[in-house]
Amino acid sequence: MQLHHIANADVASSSGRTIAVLDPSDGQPFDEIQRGTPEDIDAAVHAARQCFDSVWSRMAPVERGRLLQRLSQKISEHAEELAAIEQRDCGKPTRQARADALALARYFEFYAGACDKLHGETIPYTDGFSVLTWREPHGVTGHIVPWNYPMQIFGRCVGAALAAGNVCVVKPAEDACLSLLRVAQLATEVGFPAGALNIVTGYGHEVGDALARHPGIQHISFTGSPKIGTLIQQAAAERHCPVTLELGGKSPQIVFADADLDAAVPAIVGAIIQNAGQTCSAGSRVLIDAMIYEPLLERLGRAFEALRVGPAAMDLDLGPLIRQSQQQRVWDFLSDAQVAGIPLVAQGTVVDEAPETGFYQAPALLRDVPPQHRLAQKEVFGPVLAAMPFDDEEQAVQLANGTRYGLVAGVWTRDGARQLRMARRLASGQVFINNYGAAGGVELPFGGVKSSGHGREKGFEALYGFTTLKTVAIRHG
Ligand code: TXE
Repeated sequence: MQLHHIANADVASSSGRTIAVLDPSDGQPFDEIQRGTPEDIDAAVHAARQCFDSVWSRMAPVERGRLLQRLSQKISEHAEELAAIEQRDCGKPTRQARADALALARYFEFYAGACDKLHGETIPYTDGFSVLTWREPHGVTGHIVPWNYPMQIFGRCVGAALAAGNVCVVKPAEDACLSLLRVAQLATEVGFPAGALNIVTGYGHEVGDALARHPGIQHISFTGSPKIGTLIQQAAAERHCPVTLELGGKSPQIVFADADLDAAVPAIVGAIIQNAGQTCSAGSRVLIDAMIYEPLLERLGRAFEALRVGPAAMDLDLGPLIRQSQQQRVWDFLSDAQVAGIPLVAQGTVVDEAPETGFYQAPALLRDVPPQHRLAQKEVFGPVLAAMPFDDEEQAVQLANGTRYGLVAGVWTRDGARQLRMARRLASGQVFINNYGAAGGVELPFGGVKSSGHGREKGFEALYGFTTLKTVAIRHG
């Protein structure tokens, strides 16, 4: 049974209750986590504040950096163990789980090196004054993490928050806590002071809500659905607490007739099947130049038909979805599409070894999806790709920008001028040209516009969000 991690100790919830942990590959329970309470959150915030006041805020940045570096090293040494935990907890195929563990180590490596490089400025001002700015941590930061990439999302927000001098209280998703609880133990082993990193598990409406409302939290970072993001922002607004929100997308891949299709096809498929489509930046729409619509659909269809889905340990192209309700959500989208007469081009295969109790979904490619249909507008969060044609660049931009989201866009063209025109006109936090995702580099700032959220995580930019700027003006005598 798993316990909370508060002040470097394993702690049971005050509720005395637990939540079963299911393996998505067979739908069976194999562990339990604590069903946390607002009192547990309170204890974690208190421990964090004590750590901040007595140890963390007095530690030299270079020392903080060394601690983060030690944690990065430790995570690398335990990468296989963490990957195995994640595989069972989230249903991730082996290679994807391993990549997540290595990305987590890389986040801590990157932010370890940033600790002593975050500085303010001096500002030329009127005679008789010296003006300078300091970048100060918020204090205790709250992190509400979803289940699709627990390690990566923890790495990008907690790594940056700690590097900027904050201490953290983390609420992982109830479906996926195990790897983060293990990482917290590793942090204790490498010498993190008690209270610098705390993890409280439980349901969102119980502990997540309590964290978002807690007066001892000075910044909240949230990755999840727009619906809950709105609640978090409202709760934070009550006490004017800054918030970073990452709320997913309906990201387009835009393919012009002059594109290198040998490069585009695997990238388009990869961007919708990674983590079984449960990815905020999934490329879930493909907008195709009418001149190559049929031949490209044919190639994509062949690629989809070759995809295989099965238990995470089989390490196929796709594992199961996280839980039954996500499976139901994908089914609902597909049956709506069928009712609307949207043609299915191709589907992958769920292998015979997949237990019927697991949460499997074959990847599906649909064509001629009307731009206003919910399949073209809403986040499915499953392996479903919606294809539609466009006649010219103008129409491609209108379609690409025509949803409430704006997280990522991919553009495939050899025309340099068009590359830059498109990059400018796309309402999106990230534009990838002739690639999709830039191999996930931790150095690249990441975040959305419109309902995809606000604030940036990843890269050096994230550090600014986890600090506040103090201006100091000195008048000389
Ligand atoms: O998300 P929730 P769910 C999208 C995706 C998916 C849909 C629903 O489209 O199909 O959201 O997924 C915590 N106060 N994304 O229901 O509920 C919850 O415990 C505070 C996109 O899993 O938003 C978990 O830790 N916290 C996405 C986290 O919020 C609350 C990743 C996310 O859960 C809360 C996940 C509350 N009242 C889902 N209620 C992305 N951007 O990558 C829940 N939570």
